[in-house]
Amino acid sequence: MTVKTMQSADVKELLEKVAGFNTSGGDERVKKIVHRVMHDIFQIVEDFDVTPEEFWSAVYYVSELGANGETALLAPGLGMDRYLDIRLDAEDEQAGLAGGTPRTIEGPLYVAGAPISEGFARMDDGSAKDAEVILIKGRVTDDQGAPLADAVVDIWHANTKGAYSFFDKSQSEYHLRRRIKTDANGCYAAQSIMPSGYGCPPDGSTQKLLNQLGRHGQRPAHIHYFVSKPGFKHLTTQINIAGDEYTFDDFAFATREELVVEAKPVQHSDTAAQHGLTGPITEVEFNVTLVATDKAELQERHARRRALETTE
Ligand code: MBD
Ligand code: FE
Repeated sequence: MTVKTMQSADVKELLEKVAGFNTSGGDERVKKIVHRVMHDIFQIVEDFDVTPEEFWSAVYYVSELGANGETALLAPGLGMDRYLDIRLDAEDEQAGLAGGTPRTIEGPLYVAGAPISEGFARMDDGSAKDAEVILIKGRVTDDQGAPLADAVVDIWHANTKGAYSFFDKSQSEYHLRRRIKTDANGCYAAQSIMPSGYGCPPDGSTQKLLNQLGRHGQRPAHIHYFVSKPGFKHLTTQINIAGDEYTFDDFAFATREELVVEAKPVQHSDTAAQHGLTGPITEVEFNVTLVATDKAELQERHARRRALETTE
């Protein structure tokens, strides 16, 4: 009993008025995009014979998603962040700027303005007594392998419960968030604790939709990175710890083969010892290659609303 009305003059005229085609004010790009979006939504209603009940439940779903603060959580779950990365990779390829450490998604939980230090930082506040102590370490080089001193390595990760400071108010300020400048050899190191994977709030809007898709909302244990230095392409990436149940089954599609890193328990770590940490520790090594560019706009992270971004 599906009715077809999309080709009618009424609908065509309606869409044009909706998008403001008959007025001179507004923004041409916004008009064109809204016209396409509304056309495609109308088309979906027609093709799937969407009932008013279904339509209004979708409207209220979107309201609830926003009220829960989960819009930027559903986005990666629906592959949006990954898709934008696929486009950026293709653009880099076209511009001859491919290569270096692969990018992967930022996610919704970055907080700008973390404490900055030279060469080394301790990221945890010592409150998690049973946590596995890790040493995150690596070297930042250019694509010829030359060390890059004074690159800023901005790292953030979850605690043992998969929760991020700032969003989880039970953690101290900037817990597990640090910026470290590489030393003269391009090296950075951080003492921290092994993060757990992240799970979408089980009663939240994102998980509600994922349930309808028969999907889980889990991410493997991972550590986020921004790496930047003037003269080089800003890198947004993350490492995924090998051996996690979700390493290759991430609801946010952020895992890339080159970004899977093994956590290696060692009896002694030379790097750790340099920073006064003797005894057994788990090493997580991640070396980064940056690609040179003279384009200023590629040297900074893209604009996006982020917690405390305005304080920098
Ligand atoms: C995260 O920690 C994350 O990195 C992403 C992409 C989505 C949700 C939580
Ligand atoms: Fe994360």
